[in-house]
Amino acid sequence: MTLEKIGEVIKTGIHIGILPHIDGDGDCIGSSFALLLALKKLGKNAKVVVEEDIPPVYSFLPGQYTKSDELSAEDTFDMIICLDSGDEGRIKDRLHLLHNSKVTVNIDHHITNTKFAQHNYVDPDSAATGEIIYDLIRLLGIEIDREIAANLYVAIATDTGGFRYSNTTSRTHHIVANLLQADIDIASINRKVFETVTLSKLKLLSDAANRIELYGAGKIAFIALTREFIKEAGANDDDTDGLASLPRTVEGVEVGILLTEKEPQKIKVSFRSNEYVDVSEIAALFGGGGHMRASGCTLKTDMKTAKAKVLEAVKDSMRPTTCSIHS
Ligand SMILES: [Mn+2]
Repeated sequence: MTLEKIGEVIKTGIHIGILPHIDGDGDCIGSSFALLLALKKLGKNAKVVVEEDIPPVYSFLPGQYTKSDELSAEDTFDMIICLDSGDEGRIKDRLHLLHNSKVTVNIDHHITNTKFAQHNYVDPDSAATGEIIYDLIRLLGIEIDREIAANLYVAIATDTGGFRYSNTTSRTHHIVANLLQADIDIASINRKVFETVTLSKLKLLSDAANRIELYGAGKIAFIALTREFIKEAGANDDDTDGLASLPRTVEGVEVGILLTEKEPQKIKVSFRSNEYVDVSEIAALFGGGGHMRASGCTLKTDMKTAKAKVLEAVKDSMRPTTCSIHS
C-alpha cells in the first residue's frame, strides 16, 4: 500500500482515533500529536487516545490526548489509526477501539510489524514514524506549522538518538531542515528532551551504572532493575525510560540488555546493539520486535529465569556461525 493510498483512506474518516503505543516515547507521541493537529486542519474530529498519561518529559509538546478510560459514550470512531506500533500487543487494552472501528490504519517503521490493520503502511527505512507522518501531512496538502514541526522534530530526534544512530539518513536531515523552517526552538526542545533529568532518574542511573554486569568476554553488558531496586532508588517507572541505552555505551560492548521488573512475573526486556548484532531477531525469539539496533519484548517469568534465557539468546546470536554482519 502506498502512502498516497493511506492519505486517500484517511480523507474519508470523520471521527478519527489516533492510537500511539503503550509505554509512550517521543516518536509515537510526537507523531500522534502532529497527525492530530494536521487532521484538525482538515476539519476532522480527531482524538489521540492513550492508555497511560504520557511521560512528563513530553508534556511540553503541543497537542491533547484523552485516556481510554475517560472516553465517553459519544466517543465513537469510524477510523482508528495506530502509530509506531509493531503489533496489536502495543495497543493493549485499547484493542476494542481498533476492532470496533469500520476502518483501521497502521502506520509504522518497525521491521517486525505484523500488519494487523486493514490498511498498513510500514517503512523500515524510515528512522522514525515521524518521518512517515511528515510525508503524509505534506501529501494531504497541509501546511507544517510551528506546532506540527515541534512534534515531528521530537519524534525524529528521539528515535535517532539526536541524529546519531545508524538509522539517520540524508532524508532524515532533509525533513528536519524543512521542519526548522517553521521556526521551532531546537535548543529549548533538545534541552527539555535530552538534557533534563529528574533527580530521582539521575540517582537511578548512577545506581544502575554501579550494577552493570559484563558477559561474553565483555561484549554483553547487562542491567537488572527489580521493583525493590527501583523503589530503593526512590524512582518510578518514568525514570527507567531511556536507561536501555546505558549498558551498550560501555567500551567493547556490542549488546546492551536492560531487564525491568514491571510487576511480579513480568519482565520488560530492552536490547540495544552497536555494530553487528541484529537485536530485532533476538526480541522476535521471545515474541517481541523492533529494529536492528533497538528492540524489546516482555517475559512472563521471574528475573532470574528471564536473565538466563535472555543471556543465552544473546550469546547464541554472537557465535560466529549464527552471527549476521550488517555493514
Ligand atoms: Mn518509532
